[in-house]
Amino acid sequence: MAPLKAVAVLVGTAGVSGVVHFQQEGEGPTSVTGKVEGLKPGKHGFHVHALGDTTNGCLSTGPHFNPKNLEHGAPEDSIRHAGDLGNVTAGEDGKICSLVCLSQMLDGEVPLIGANSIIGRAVVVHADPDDLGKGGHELSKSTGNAGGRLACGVIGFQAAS
Ligand SMILES: [Cu+2]
Ligand SMILES: [Zn+2]
Repeated sequence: MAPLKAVAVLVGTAGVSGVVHFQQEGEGPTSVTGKVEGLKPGKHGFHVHALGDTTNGCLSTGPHFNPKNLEHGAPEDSIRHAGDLGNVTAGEDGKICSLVCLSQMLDGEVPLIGANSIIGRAVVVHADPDDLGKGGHELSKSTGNAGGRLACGVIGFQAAS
């Protein structure tokens, strides 16, 4: 069977935009690649949020996708939200804006099929670094204290090539 493919086109305020691609072979982990433009250099929280609702911008995409009802964590943690993809890092190129090219990440918690599928949910990129649950802030265990939602896009199926 050909790999399943999905895509999210990120739209935001303040000039942040991007495209995130997902690909899954069979029951294997999902590869996540893409690029985000217009971020300040440094780390930015990067998550799948529960809802594919952008009627009120990224605010209406709900909390982190969390079908197992666990605390927020890092992608490599066993205790994490399914939607916890950690951070993307914007390069130091340019004073005003930067380009993030997501190097491929592989993640077993964001399948494109099955009960915990991320199709119809949203990718969100944040203003601040995700502390991966370890920052000691009151929001660390729920959001990673990643700050505002700069850009988001609904994840939908894409034609297999
Ligand atoms: Cu988020
Ligand atoms: Zn989370």
